Amino acid sequence: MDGPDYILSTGELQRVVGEIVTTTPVTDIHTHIYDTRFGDLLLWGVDELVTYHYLIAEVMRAEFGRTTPEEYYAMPKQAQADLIWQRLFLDNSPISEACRGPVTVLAALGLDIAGRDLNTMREYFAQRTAEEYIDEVFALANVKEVVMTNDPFDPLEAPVWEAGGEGDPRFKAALRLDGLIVRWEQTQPALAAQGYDMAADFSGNTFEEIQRFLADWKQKMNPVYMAVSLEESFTFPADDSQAKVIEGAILPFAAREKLPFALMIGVKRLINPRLKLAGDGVGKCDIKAVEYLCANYQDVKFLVTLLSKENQHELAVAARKFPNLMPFGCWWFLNDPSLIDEMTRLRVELLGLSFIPQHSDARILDQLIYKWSHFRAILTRILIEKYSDIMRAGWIPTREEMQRDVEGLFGRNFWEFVK
Ligand code: RAT
Ligand code: ZN
Repeated sequence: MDGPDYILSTGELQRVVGEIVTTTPVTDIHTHIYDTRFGDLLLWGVDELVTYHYLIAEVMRAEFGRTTPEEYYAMPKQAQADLIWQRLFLDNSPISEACRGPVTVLAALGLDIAGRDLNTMREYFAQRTAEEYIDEVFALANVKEVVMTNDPFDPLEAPVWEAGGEGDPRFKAALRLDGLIVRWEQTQPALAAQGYDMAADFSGNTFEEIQRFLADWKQKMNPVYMAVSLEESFTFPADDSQAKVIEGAILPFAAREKLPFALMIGVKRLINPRLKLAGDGVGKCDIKAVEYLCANYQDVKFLVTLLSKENQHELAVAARKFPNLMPFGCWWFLNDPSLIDEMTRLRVELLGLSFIPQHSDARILDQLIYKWSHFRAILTRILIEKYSDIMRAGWIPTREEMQRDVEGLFGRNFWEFVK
């Protein structure tokens, strides 16, 4: 019988960690991609990739004094992509993280990036169907399954759920509740019109009826968690409608149904409304809201990601105190190599292997390729360093132990937490 496979040299450690991190499939716990049932909601291909909203913000800097946001958004998609390609990839080297993304993707697909020609690349995508491209991207990214963002208030998405039917099992649902929590004033009359007995001031049966709405959508979507994105000013408890919806309906429902609640906190919505989806900013939130929720609702499981760099240390410390708190991902403006490196080290040092280090937030299918390959390179470096440290202290890890550790980070931690 073979004994444990101890890692004996630095060279072997580097090789084995690299191999394990590259070959272990990932569960991507937060994305904005969809299976093919959702038709055009699934974005893919080079024009989408190049017009990602992270790149719109960058091209608007380059075009300052030339194209206005209104003019940009009025252009057809291909013309938008051509402009971004020209300004951000041809007039300057594409070294920002958002620019580096498409470079990684196009190179991984074997396209001629040296030729610098978008039209040639367009031909590659024109020959594919969404179905086959999903398989290709999942294989290249080594992603096993993804969690979508599913909005019951989206007029394009809701009918697909209403129609029922089997989806692609690799795409799991997450019930996104910004409509209910953040936009209660607009949503309440709409739900009342659908037959939910709700009052704007939360009187009568409102909280029971919100829970009936949640139960209906849980039934339709079979979500793995509920989620909301909140402003940096979020406080809890509070005398405002979002805290009331959370307290009166979401938390009791989450506890009863054992359905985790994901809090994504720290956005400043539309600080430049002219940029639309690209116009949000970031602010430091008050960790006291998270601490209060975790302490007072210990039967609710909270998946938490915070948008500001300044919140990361206190989030990791809070997670040491509350096992019902699972930090996840390097979200949005934090999904940049230097910040991922810093945050992941901080989390490993404070939490060991008991967190979810990354999610892709992919809005365009192809992005799975770069978001995961860029992250894997950073994680490999960090793990090599951390294993080296314990090896120097006298603890020799085995290959099996390291495989187990990476599987935890890439999927098991999530599935055990939400089960
Ligand atoms: O990262 C993003 O693309 C953001 O625009 C948001 O979608 C954010 O991730 C969210 O889920 O609210
Ligand atoms: Zn997102």
